[in-house]
Amino acid sequence: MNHPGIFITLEGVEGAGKSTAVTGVADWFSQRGRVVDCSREPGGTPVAESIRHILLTPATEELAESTELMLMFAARAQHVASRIKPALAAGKVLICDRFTDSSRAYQGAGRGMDRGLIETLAQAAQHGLEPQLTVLLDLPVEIGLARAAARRGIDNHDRFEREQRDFFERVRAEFLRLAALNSRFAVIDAAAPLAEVQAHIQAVLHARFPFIAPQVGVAHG
Ligand code: Z5A
Repeated sequence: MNHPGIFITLEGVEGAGKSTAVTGVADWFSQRGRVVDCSREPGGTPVAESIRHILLTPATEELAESTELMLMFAARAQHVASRIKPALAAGKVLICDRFTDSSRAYQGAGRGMDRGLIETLAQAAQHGLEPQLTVLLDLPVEIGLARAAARRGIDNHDRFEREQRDFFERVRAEFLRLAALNSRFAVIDAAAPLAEVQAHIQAVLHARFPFIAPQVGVAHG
C-alpha cells in the first residue's frame, strides 16, 4: 500500500515498556518536524475502544477464543479504516502500541489458534497495510509481569493478565520467531535501564529513517 506516511508499531509482552517507548518515538519524529499520531490496539477509535472494553474486562460470561480473535480483528478493521489509513494518507507518522503481531503472538501462539485464519483476518482488516518498522521490546516474562503488577496493584488483573506464565512464554517466543523472519522488526533488550532502551530505540530510528533530518534550531535526542 502506497502512502506518504510512516507506520510504526511497538510490540512485546506486558510491562515491556511499549507505552513508555511510544512517547520517545513520537518525540524523535516531532523534533524532526513530522506530525505524529499515537494510538493503541485494541482500540484507537470510539468503536474500537468499546470493543477493547469487552476484550479486557473480566465478565461473568466467558469469551470464546474465536470470539476474542474476531473482536481483535473487528477493532483493527475499524482502526485501520477510520484512523490509521487517513493519518498515513495525510503524511503523518502513526505510532501504534500493538498491532497484528500481537494477534499472532497472543491468539496464535498463546491460545493456539489457527495461523492461516489469523492471516486471512489480517488481510481482510489491513488490505496489505504493514508497518514499516516494528520495535519488539523483548523482556523475560517474569520481569514484565512484575513491572505491570507494581504499576497497577496486585489484584487489578484484566482478562489477559489472568493467564499463566507458560502462556506468556509462548507469546514471547512467538514475537522472537516473527522478528527472526521479518526485516521490519528491530529487537530491543527491554530489561536494560530505561535510558539505554531509549538510546537503542533512537539508534534504530536513525538507521531506519536516515532521510528524516533534525530541524535546524530544534533540540533533538
Ligand atoms: N492483545 C491480544 O491478545 N491480541 C491483539 O491483537 C492485541 C492485544 C492488539 C492489551 O493490554 C492486551 O491485549 C494485551 C495483549 C492483548 N494483554 N496482555 N498482557 P494493555 O494495552 O492494557 O496492556 P499491554 O499492552 O500489555 O501494556 P502494558 O501493561 O501497559 O505494558 P507496556 O506498555 O509494555 O509497559 P509500560 O506501561 O510502558 O511500562 C510498564 C512499567 O514498567 C511502568 O511502570 C514503566 O515505568 C516501567 N518501565 C518501562 N520500561 C522500563 C525499563 N527499561 N526499566 C525499568 N522499568 C521500566
